[in-house]
Amino acid sequence: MLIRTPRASDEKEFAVTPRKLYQQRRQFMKQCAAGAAWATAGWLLPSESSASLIPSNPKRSPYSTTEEWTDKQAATHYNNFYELGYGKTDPSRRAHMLITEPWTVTVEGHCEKPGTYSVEDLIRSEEIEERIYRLRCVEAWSMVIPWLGVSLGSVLKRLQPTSQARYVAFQTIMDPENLPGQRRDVLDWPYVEGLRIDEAMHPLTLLTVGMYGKVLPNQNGAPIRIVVPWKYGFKSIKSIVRIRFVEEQPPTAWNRATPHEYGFYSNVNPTVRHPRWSQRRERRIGEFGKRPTLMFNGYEEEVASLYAGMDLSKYF
Ligand SMILES: Nc1nc2c(c(=O)[nH]1)N[C@H]1C(S)=C(S)[C@@H](COP(=O)(O)O)O[C@H]1N2
Ligand SMILES: [Mo]
Repeated sequence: MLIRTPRASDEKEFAVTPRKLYQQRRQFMKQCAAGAAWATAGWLLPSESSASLIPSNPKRSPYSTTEEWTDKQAATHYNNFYELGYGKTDPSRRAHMLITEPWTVTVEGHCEKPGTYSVEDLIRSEEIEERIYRLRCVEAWSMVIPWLGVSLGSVLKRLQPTSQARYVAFQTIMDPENLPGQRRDVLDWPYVEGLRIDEAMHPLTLLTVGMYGKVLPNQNGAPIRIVVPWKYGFKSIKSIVRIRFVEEQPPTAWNRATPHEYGFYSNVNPTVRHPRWSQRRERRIGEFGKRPTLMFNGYEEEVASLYAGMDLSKYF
């Protein structure tokens, strides 16, 4: 999805200041932690408490695919996370530039329980399960990843959306001081995404805090992201700081950037080609050759009814 190629000189400029800022913040956090631990035994840094959310023996989900997992090294070192850079290896190299502590998620709009929540407020450890999902990037590669999370719908229900909530809008952290990608206008930052309320409530839609048995690495969207397995990867927005219940279809980052290439729905559909390339086949990372892309990424039985009667070449 690269639109412009970053110049090498840009890259160098990015690397200097944020690193320093990060270290200062890091030092500050450590001092706070030391002080607090001294005062209150058992006090945890948010990142540690987030890690403690992860159950050692999570439930297995019936929604899991039985396909072989993608190698963990590949899944954590071949990423799209434009806030951390535009190359596939930038997010892992620059993972430290994403400051995840402290972290809050602001919930607003048409619901009975708006407010500012910590990750631990939103997700209960005992509800976390392992979901092995295929993730299909619009760039025609795919992976199979064991995620750890809870159905987004179960969390949204506790926030009690009203009847006016027809869509749910999500927003990623905005922190251009530390996130080098946000200092270039490749996308209209912050990254935003949206789902129709029935898509958000569908049991397959996962609010995710971990992968491969561990807390999410920063490059994969720590501390909290969604995974929508029947849609192209860019719908699975990372590092969420805001959830808003809205009445109108919300803007989405890639649709805003290139509307003729990326629609609101972005369901995986091998019969609708991207203007610049075919979506019929995909390369599973770690495999040679290509395999056919399946309608709704293979989740047709579960989700096709959400789109009954819709022309999917129009609502792509
Ligand atoms: N905030 C944000 N979320 C994002 C992206 C991004 O650039 N920024 N990239 C998307 C794309 S294009 C893909 S394919 C997936 C990749 O997720 P993964 O790195 O965990 O495999 O994240 C999606 N979520
Ligand atoms: Mo993607």
